[in-house]
Amino acid sequence: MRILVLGGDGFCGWPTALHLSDLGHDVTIVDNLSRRAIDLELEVDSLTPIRPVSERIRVWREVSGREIGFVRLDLAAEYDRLVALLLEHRPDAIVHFAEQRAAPYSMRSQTAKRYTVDNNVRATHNLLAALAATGIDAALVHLGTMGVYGYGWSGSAPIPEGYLTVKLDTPDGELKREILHPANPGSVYHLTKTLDQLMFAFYASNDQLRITDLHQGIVWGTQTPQTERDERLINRFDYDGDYGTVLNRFLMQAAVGHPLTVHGTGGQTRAFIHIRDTVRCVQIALENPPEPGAKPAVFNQITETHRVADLAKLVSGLTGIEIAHLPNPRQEAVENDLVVRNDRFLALGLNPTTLSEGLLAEITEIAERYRHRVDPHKIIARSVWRPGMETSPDLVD
Ligand code: NAD
Ligand code: USQ
Repeated sequence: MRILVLGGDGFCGWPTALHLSDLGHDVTIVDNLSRRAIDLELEVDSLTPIRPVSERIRVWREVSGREIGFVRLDLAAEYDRLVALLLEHRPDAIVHFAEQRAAPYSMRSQTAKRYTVDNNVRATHNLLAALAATGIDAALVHLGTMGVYGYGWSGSAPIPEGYLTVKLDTPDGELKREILHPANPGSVYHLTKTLDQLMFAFYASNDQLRITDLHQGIVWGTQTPQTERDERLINRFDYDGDYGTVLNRFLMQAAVGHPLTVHGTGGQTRAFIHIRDTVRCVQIALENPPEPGAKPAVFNQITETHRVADLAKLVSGLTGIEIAHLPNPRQEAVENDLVVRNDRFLALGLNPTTLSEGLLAEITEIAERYRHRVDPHKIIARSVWRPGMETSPDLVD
């Protein structure tokens, strides 16, 4: 297939581009490199030494013999160039990762909130409008988030894959309807993903676009078999208070001897997936697109759920690092239940990587190897959800 990977220079996009290229697909990365610019703005760098995109692509050619294309383009701002790109490449499939993806970053200032909405909503809508305008019948796979469902639902009813069947009482009796699961975003970033869902529903129905929305949990790990083939292909690893996700942050903190930064009691339960499974899930979704006219297919892209406090205990048990309970900078439930259906990927052959298999390797091969690159003053999360909320002082001198 000819595949465009939008956001293909990022944490999930780069290993996905390599995985799809390795399978023999003709891959072109489209990215405006905004994530690298945000690193400069935040004065922080990936824990792993990621190389410039042109070098990444050259090294991939050397080690695999395969070409990956690169187009620097802002999906949110360059609609005409996007249309021209689609007409030139005529992709069979498109994977859409190209959004601002950090909840804390999206809450750090009015500027960041507005940027996140403008960037994400426009990027997705430009893509949908361009596909409809050009008539290109590419299978579109979007990386959404588990966070569209929210984490405030009590009880043990499993979260279905996207849709709920509801029963309505009418004067003529009971009526059944299938609706998108109600959205309950916990940050401006998550809000943009709930807006994406409505745009997908509209364009699938109005323009017969074939769309799959992957409601992904928190990704952990760093490497895939392809990014391991040369150090210059290494994937990014975010550890800072805005972009670092919880488990990778704990692994980095253990490696540098920093107390594990549990927010509040750590009673929040979240869904997780290893980056190796992210790339396989995208492949499976590309191979199983919905029919034209069908509603967007939704897969819950998760393999395990864990409480944050339990993850901290696990990492502390493996490494002996102490746990710090810090004021929670986020507006979120003190604790929550989370039961998630993920039958669809399992039925299509996903064989998940579990925490028990991958954690120690991640600590020794990545976190300890690159610990000299950590800036300890970037570890504490400083973005607060509302003015006046408390955050912790640095735990290092
Ligand atoms: P990332 O920030 O590392 O990568 C996103 C890429 O998109 C970056 O390279 C960035 O430069 C590019 N980009 C952003 N806006 C763009 C625009 N307007 N035009 C062109 N390129 C643009 O993020 P990631 O961790 O790889 O996440 C990718 C997707 O997966 C996101 O949509 C995110 O919401 C979703 N997701 C990520 C996680 C996770 O834990 N990382 C979990 C669930 C879902
Ligand atoms: N947390 C801590 N300590 C930390 C960092 C986080 O206790 O040092 C807690 C947070 O308060 C939160 C939980 O861990 O309760 C998860 O935080 P996170 O930063 O790992 O994940 P989140 O903000 O939800 O965002 C990440 C990705 C996002 C993706 C989302 C999937 O950045 O792109 O959409 O995971 S999900 O959480 O399922 O919505």
